[in-house]
Parts: sequence; structure tokens; C-alpha cells
Amino acid sequence: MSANLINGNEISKAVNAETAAEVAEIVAKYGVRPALAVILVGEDPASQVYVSRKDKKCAELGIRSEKIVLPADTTEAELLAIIAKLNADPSIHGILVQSPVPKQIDEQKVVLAIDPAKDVDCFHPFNVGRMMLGDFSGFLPCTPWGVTVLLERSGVVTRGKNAVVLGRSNIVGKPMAAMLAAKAPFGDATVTVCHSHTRDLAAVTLQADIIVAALGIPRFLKGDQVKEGAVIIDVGINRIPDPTAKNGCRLVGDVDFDSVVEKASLITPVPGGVGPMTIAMLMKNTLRACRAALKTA
Ligand code: L34
Repeated sequence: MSANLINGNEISKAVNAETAAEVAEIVAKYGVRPALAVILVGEDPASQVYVSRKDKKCAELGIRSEKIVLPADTTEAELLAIIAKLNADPSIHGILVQSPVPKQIDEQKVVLAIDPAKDVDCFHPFNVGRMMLGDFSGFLPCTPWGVTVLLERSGVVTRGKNAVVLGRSNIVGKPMAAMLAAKAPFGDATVTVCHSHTRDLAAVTLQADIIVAALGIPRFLKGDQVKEGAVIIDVGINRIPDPTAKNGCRLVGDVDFDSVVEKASLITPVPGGVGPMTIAMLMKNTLRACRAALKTA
């Protein structure tokens, strides 16, 4: 078998078109424009790319974006002061601090400082807890939510399937596993979470109908670890050296695409898979934040 591609660019475009229509409706009805503050601390080149993509997508959809770029030596107190100001500003509905932040800043403190009502990343324990308890009407974590939308819009049924999540990070693996296992249209799967201490990984992944790879190791998952016909979602975005590329590097996922494509029925590419969905769902969360502020949700 040679897999069909799940086109994240196309699916995100459809989601974004729905968001743009809802934004226009809110502006027309209430005279309020949804607004997102995106804070970037430092000059990490990958983060710069992601943040400017978020900024651009806001503009395209009619969301006001306030991009705040701070120097790499910004103190924790300075950042917390900026967050406090944004929390208090009723014209700002969503606040996001791009991760990772420089090491003098405690990321957990930053997460706790953001008003849960503006936490469009769904990183705050209040929002994580609410989601874990089965309330999916608030914020949802952008990347896992994007994965569920990719599956749904590709016609993949999760109910009763064996889903394996590779990786247990707070931003992807953990919430991904929770969503796939949830009593919900995008859930009802039997979920196994694998990580660096998993024994005989292939024995687990070979049982999987759906695999979500989010461990941050370039081309980790190989074709011989995948069951014939499985659905493969690659969350990884790794930059590896490539002397033939014009900027000297190339993006690869956590899946060894060339070997896995031969076994899978459906597979997401990198780039053009999960990445654009993360941004599309961030836009949706911003809309939810605005609606909640207007009490129209
Ligand atoms: N606070 N930090 C916070 N929220 C987030 O949701 C993120 N993330 C991750 C990193 N730090 C964060 C993102 O935005 C990863 N991430 C992200 C978002 C978008 C894309 C990649 C990562 C993306 O658009 N990827 C393109 C390729 C971009 C490129 O050429 O580098 C793609 O097609 O996959």
C-alpha cells in the first residue's frame, strides 16, 4: 500500500474560512474585533517563523493581532508585568507567549500568570483540567485539537480504534491521549501512550490503527513499526542539516516518511500537515475567547 496524504494546508484553509466568517459576524453584530496578543521573547529563528505565521493568519481572518517582540535578556518580572497589562486590557481576548522562553524565565510562572479566560494555548491548569474533565466547550490545546480535526475531516473514525501516542509532553502527548480517549466524537479510542521508557515499542505500534508521533526525534518511526493500513499523524517539526537546501537545512517530522508511506493508508506530510492546523485552532480559540467575553458562546 502507498498512503494518501492528509493535506493540512487544505483542511486548515477550510477551518480558517469558517473562522473568518464568524469573525466578520461578530464585528458586524457587536462592533468588537477579536484580538490576540502574541509575545515572542528572544530571537529563536523557528519561533520567529511560527509567530509571524500566527500574526499573518490573524490579519487574513480579520483578527487584530498585537505582536510583542521582547529582547532575549527580558527578565521574568518584565514579562509578567506585560502579561498583567494584557490581562487587564478588555480589548485583548487572547494572550500567547511563544514557547520556549529564555532560561531566566520560568515558563510555568508565565502560564499561571495568564488570565485563564485569555489562555488561548490552553496551557493554564484551569483550562487543562476543564478539558480533562470532559468539557470541550472552552479552550482546547491547539495542536491536539488540530489533529482531531485532521482525522475527522479525513473521515477517520476513532471510536473503538487502537490509537498510540508517541510522546507525553504537556503541550502535545498528554492532551492528545486525553482527547483520543475522551467520550466525544473525536475520541472513544483505546489509547496507549509510549515514551522513552517503553519496552518493545514496535510490539505496541504494530497494534495501532492510528499513530500520533510527537516525541521530537527526527524520522523516529519506521515502516517496520507500522501496521499495514494504519493512519499516521506526524506532529514533529525538526530542522536537519541538508547541504542541497538553499538555507542549509530541511524540515522533517518524527516519522520516517519514505518507509512509513508504504505501509500507511493515510499520512500527514511535514511541512503541510499538523503545523498549519495548530495555527487554525489557535484562531478558533481566539474566537472562543472573544465570544466568552461577549457572552455569546
Ligand atoms: N505558546 N508555543 C506556544 N504555543 C504554540 O502553539 C506553540 N507551537 C509550538 C512551538 N511553541 C509554541 C507552535 O505554534 C509549535 N508550533 C508551530 C506552529 C506552526 C507551525 C509549526 C509549529 C507551522 O506552521 N509549520 C509549517 C512549517 C513552518 C516552517 O517552514 O518552519 C508546517 O507546514 O508544518
